Amino acid sequence: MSQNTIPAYTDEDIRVLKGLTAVRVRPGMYIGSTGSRGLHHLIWEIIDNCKDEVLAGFCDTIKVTLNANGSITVEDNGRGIPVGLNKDEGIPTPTVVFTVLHAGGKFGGGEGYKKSGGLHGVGASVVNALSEWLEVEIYRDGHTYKQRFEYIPGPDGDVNSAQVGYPVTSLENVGETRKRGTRVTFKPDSRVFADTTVMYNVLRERLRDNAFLLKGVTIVLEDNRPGTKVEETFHFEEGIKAFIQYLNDGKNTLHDIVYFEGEKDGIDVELAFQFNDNSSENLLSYVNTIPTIDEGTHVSGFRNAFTKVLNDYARRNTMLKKNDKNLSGNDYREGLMAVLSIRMDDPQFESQTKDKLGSEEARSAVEGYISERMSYYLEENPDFARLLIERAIEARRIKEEIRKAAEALRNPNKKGKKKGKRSISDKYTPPSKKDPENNELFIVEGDSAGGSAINGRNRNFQAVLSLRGKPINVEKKKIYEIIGPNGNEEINTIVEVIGTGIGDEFNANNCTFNKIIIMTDADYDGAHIQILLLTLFYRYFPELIKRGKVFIAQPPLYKVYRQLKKGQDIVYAWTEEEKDAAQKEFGKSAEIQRYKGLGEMNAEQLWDTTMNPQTRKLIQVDLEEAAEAERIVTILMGDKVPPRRDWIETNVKFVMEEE
Ligand code: TTJ
Repeated sequence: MSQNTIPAYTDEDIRVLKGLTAVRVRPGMYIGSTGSRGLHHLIWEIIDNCKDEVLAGFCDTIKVTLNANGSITVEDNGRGIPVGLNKDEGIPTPTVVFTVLHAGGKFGGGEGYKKSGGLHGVGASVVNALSEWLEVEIYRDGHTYKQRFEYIPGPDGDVNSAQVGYPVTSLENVGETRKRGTRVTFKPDSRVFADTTVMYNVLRERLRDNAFLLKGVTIVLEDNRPGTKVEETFHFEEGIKAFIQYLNDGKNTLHDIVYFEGEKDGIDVELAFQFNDNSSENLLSYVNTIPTIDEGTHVSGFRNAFTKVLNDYARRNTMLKKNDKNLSGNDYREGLMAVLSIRMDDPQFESQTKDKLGSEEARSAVEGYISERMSYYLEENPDFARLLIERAIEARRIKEEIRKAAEALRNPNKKGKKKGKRSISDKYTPPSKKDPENNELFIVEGDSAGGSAINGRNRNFQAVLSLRGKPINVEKKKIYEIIGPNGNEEINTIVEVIGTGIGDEFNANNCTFNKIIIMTDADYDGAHIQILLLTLFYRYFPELIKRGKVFIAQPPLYKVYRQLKKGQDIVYAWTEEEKDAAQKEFGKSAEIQRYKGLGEMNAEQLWDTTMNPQTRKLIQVDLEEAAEAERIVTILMGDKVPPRRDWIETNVKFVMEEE
């Protein structure tokens, strides 16, 4: 074929554009939504093509640029989309790629990509259909080829009469190049997306994760939009090993990162892990760089291997005695931070959303490979093996104690000192209606604040539990010192009123509250109590935090007011700025009260500022924050006062009492 005569689109081929009109009519069907998620989906869709070229072994650099005019450029240094005619359609392959639905992945005929990351699979044509315009440049065999597509509105402005993703130029040979690769620039159409602002941080996180998973590949992100000039490069020679280092950053790690990489039965397996001193398990899993949020066969293969190899080792080395039961997988995995990334041909997913891998061959390959590598590794690193097994034995012992304590709590008559039916503490005031979907529990510091909270609350749905002094530090206690007949009364009451049970019996679905709100003074002791309670929830009820049920109330710091002939003008302030603004507004007659504690507010004020859902400000606790609280509890409980003060001052979200 001579250079400049690649055939243009002919009238006959217009029929294929009907498909793009369908996309334009119902974008949600193809990209999920026309909100921010859908907008970013367009970018992932294009990048998936580059990742496929990386996985095929022909590309080591991907660059994403946010341009000043609102368009986005994605470029790779792969082989370039083939420029010849497509067999089925009789038009150039790039034209097919951008105008025919589901043409992705099979460029250039043949088998297309095997280990494909093309998760969304809707293809580049969907991106074209939802763009104002799109340009592709292909650098291949010394030439640059170029084609442009546009949305051309119809005379009546109706989508059905518009030309969607129309090839306004043929694929043209526009000159020579020494480059290799594919470059696509597109402008998301503001007629489709209410907000076409791409979020730098969203892109950044995703691209960085991809760079961890695509070891050695360079991913560049550049933002050239007005007012910004940022360029970042992500490149990790150590791949998911660097990922683990990043994930465990700031945590107390217990050993060097363990890293296995290899192939079994045609499946590439890559695993990196490292334990930290938290109790939760964190495992990120991927298939062909697609995150498998709901895990699947590869993950169960890993877990089976991990548990079995460690139990075998423990038996051989008499850390488990003849009559001991095997340790469970959960016992072994407390504090595990792991990334499992596999690559395979034609992965099968169980769910529609492709979040769970179903391929059976992945289970056996991962299980076989990890068993082999892990057994060797344990033999070569006996201290490491001992560490993991001892931790698991301890984890099992603690769980057993929790079970006994929970049992004792349920049957207080069997043993323990208290006789008769225990009544829920007199410090607890329930709401008048049973309504787990709406009810709120306020855990309040101090009896006087508790009194205001009880009187100020909306009794229909708000409950109050007042704490006397400081709750105990659950980190330091044995479980039977925390719950059960010999446990801590306050904490027993919390467990009792939230209704979930604890330990093995814990069931988040039984929670009798929609919100659990920690309400403390804005001072040092308040911060301390907050952290202790967060630690309790993190350690024993993490699922409640995950479900977004745990909150911190924010009482105001100031009351700014002026005396009127009758009553007062009042403005509550949560920040210095708000206080200054109110003071300015009231002028000379302004008076300021600095709240030192909840107890200084009467019932009505407490309701108005801190308990009324319409006006209050709550902080929703996330797992990371709670984990941080757990980590820091050690410092707080220590004898060294300065680090304790420092930490609270920088981390607890309210102003400290001056001392
Ligand atoms: C397919 O198999 C034969 C050789 O070329 C392969 C290919 O198409 N490679 C390819 C496509 N690399 N990069 C792309 C690509 C890049 C972007 C930015 C957008 C799209 C739709 C494809």
